[in-house]
Amino acid sequence: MTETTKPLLAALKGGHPDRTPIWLMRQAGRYLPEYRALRAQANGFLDLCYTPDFATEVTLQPLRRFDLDAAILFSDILVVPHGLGQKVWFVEGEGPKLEPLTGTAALDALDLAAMAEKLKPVYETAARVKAALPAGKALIGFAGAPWTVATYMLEGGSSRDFLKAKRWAYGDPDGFQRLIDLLVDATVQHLEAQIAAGAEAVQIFDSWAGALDEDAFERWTVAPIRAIASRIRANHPDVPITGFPNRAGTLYESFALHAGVDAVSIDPTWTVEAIARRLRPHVAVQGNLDPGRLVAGGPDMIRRVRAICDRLAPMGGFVFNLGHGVLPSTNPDHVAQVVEAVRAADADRV
Ligand code: 1CP
Repeated sequence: MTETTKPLLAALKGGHPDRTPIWLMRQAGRYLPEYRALRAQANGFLDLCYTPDFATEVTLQPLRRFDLDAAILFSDILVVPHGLGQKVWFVEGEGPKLEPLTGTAALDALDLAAMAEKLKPVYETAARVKAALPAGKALIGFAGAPWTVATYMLEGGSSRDFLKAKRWAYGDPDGFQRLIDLLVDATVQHLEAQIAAGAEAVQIFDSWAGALDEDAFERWTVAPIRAIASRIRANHPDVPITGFPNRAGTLYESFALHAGVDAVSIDPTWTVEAIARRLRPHVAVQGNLDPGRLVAGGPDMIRRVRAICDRLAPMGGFVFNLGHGVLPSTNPDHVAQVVEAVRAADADRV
């Protein structure tokens, strides 16, 4: 099978592959017992990300169990601030922690040149995964979007209201722009290194895009992602670029029109009809099963999968996915059932 016929890549470029591609955000992780076993061997989460033996294995684990169309490099969006020199650590069960960035002196200490060297094991993992991938499966590289990564850098971890980030972004936009510009450069460098190592598509996760108002969304979500996408496209025109402006509501339309991406990953709040009419005319679409459906399972989960596939797959330019990441309490059997339901929807259409 040639590169161009991989179903994921064809669909992300708007084509009609011979089967509906499916992968799941956070498809590697704590819901898999084999992940938990390797996680226990590693010296913390970052060690897992930076040890190619571990990270390669964890990336491939979901593809051994399920007939998925892509592997997503096992890493995290916070390797970028870590690579830039910020202190980052993960507390089990609590998520990421960072020594919060305060003031412009801290900004000046971040070192883009050092990042390439520090993140070498991540690129080594991408190369190993690519070499081990079965025919027809694609390797996805990824990064966090500048706004989302900036929130972690400023808040020091997860946040409810993002007020440290918003005070700066809304109160001193030109100062905040310096951080965003640095993150645009870092993100381009990080994604291009993944592509050089073998990533065939890239996804930019703007998990907290939905916290911004329309003016801020244009400046801090759309514009930086457009800058990243145009720089990557100039060097790698064949690599599809997916953006995920999570929970951005009506602002999704502006994103689809103006962010310069090939595809948009869609959160669960969108109806299939609105996706078909308002987004699919502009970009390829990916989504959007509620990860809670995957936890609960049962006939209603299968009905939702069918509703999504039956409306969107015939349009082409469609990738089945969740609307957000797989949750740790998910039963792996439900993942197998969802894959089967996507295949059954294809079979019923021909
Ligand atoms: O084992 C553990 O305890 C760590 C759990 C874990 C895992 C498995 C974290 C900590 N990150 C990851 C891997 C990861 N993160 C991947 C791997 C590939 C895959 O999909 O299988 C990806 C793509 C990410 C991306 C990521 N990390 C995002 C964007 C997507 C999203 O979920 O919105 C975000 C926001 C993060 C930050 C992060 N890292 C880890 C956690 C628990 C979080 C979220 C914390 C929060 O909600 O603020």
